Amino acid sequence: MEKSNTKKQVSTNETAADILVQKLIDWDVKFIFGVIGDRINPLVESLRKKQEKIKFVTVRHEETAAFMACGYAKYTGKLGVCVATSGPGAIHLVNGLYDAYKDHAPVLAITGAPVSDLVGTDYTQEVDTLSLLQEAALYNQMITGPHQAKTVVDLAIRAALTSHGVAHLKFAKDTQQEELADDELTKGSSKNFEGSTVFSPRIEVPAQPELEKAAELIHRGKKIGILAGYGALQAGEQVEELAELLGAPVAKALLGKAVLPDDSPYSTGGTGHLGTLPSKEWMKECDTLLILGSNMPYLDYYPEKAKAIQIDHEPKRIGLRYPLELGLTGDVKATLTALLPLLKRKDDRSFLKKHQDGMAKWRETLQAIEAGESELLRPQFLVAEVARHLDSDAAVSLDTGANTIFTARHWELKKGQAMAVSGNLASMGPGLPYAMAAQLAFPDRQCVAMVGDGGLAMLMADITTAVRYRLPVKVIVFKNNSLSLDVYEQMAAGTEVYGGDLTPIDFAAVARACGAEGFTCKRKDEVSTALEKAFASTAPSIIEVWIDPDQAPSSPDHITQNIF
Ligand SMILES: Cc1ncc(C[n+]2csc(CCOP(=O)(O)OP(=O)(O)O)c2C)c(N)n1
Ligand SMILES: [Mg+2]
Repeated sequence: MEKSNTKKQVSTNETAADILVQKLIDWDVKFIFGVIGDRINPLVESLRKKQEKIKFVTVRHEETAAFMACGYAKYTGKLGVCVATSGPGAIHLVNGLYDAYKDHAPVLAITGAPVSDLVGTDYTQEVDTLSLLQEAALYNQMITGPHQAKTVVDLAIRAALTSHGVAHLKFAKDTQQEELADDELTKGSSKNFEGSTVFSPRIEVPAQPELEKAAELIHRGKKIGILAGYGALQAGEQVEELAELLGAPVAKALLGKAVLPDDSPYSTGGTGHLGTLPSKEWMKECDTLLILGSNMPYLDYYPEKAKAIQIDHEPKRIGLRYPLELGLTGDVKATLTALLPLLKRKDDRSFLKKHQDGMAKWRETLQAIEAGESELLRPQFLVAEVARHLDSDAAVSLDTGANTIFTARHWELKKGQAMAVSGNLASMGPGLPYAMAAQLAFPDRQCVAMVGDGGLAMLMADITTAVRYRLPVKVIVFKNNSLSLDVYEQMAAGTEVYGGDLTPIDFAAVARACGAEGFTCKRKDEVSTALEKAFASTAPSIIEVWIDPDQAPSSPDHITQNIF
């Protein structure tokens, strides 16, 4: 522990750390996720003093803190906030912050630093965190004193909210303790300057001539399809209305799974490698493609040749994945609301009908796979069984692995249910942190994590966080003792299988050792009983399910060719 400076650590006067904490409260931040450390002690003291207004959720690994902040933002659209000490703490945050950066979730990260006169001296735990977060953070500044804190905290938060990304504030220990009364205004101005917490989100609508051009192109289309992503999440109603008017099937990118429920007559489910065959087929056939708030990365699943119109609130994503006839920069919901009155209903419903029939067959195929017999139970059966036990407003958090593909495909999301996943970063590990963040945001809803045994093990110690804060999350583990997605990839690439087997963990025993409930299911009939018990309990639990390792996470074509 370093000798910080001569100032007393506990002060009755307002410090820069107090100012930051008060700003968070003024911005209606309810939770801050993190791990304590010497370099943020004064800040932690300020949080302690305001614990009635803002809850410091202490976790076991800073990566969990960043994933929780990111998950909170993904589920609520509100700012997620995390805090870590300098050096190692800040470095542990980075993966979760990249997740927020790549999936456009508003997150503020605060990291400590050694006292200012030691900066640049290779001091213990000193890391250049501004450079570390240079790519991920769209706002990346050092707090230099109480007066400046009054402005930069607002700017950081506003930047994260408006630009849907990460803001980072580096906060040296002595600056945290600096008192406002001692912070003389120096050059620049003789007046105090203070930021403001007023905020209204930017809701852009394209100009009328652009909307008219879009309507004209759409009218020329005969086989129109819609690809909806994360940016269309708030526009479900408008997307459905658009699909109805145009007789258009809607394929959903993974992050946009909740745009339309999977039982909507217009939905053809997911797309890409983890999607459905009907989505793949109509994409090949359509003559007009409407891309709504999506950045779907599977290039092979886009049409060969279609006239495409894209709507995205971020101009730099326009034309990113597919060549366009027209790109409209605007909020998807507001833009569709303005566009819909310009469109006429298409009488020809044959394109939609064809792919609705395809979906009926696809569902039968999936059900046959779920019902099929194997020595160990099938992961597809597990997902269908979990889905059957979900409330109509359940929040389901996904991890990354073969388990993601099974869950994305076999969970028929209902209207009112929510989902979070590490989409663009596709990181292992966020399932449990996202579920805990969801449970804090929605105390009365079922919050479930669907995770692989590899992904869960990465941040598993944080099941104690669920125990500590009485978060009744249910963690469903696809147990195959394997990093199976990558093993399947090695097999598909024709290389030797290497490095993917896992030493088995008794997750149910781990849960119990941490104060949670644990269940183990090896047979089909055990799953329902375990789920019922777990959902009826107010305790967090881990339900480990031994799954058939021979069920490959196949592509849509492969599934239909090898049903049984
Ligand atoms: C942090 C991180 N490390 C490595 C990977 C590469 N990777 C993607 S999926 C996967 C296997 C996941 O294993 P598990 O969690 O057991 O899920 P399963 O595929 O068996 O369902 C790996 C290693 C990744 N995406 N993220
Ligand atoms: Mg696994």
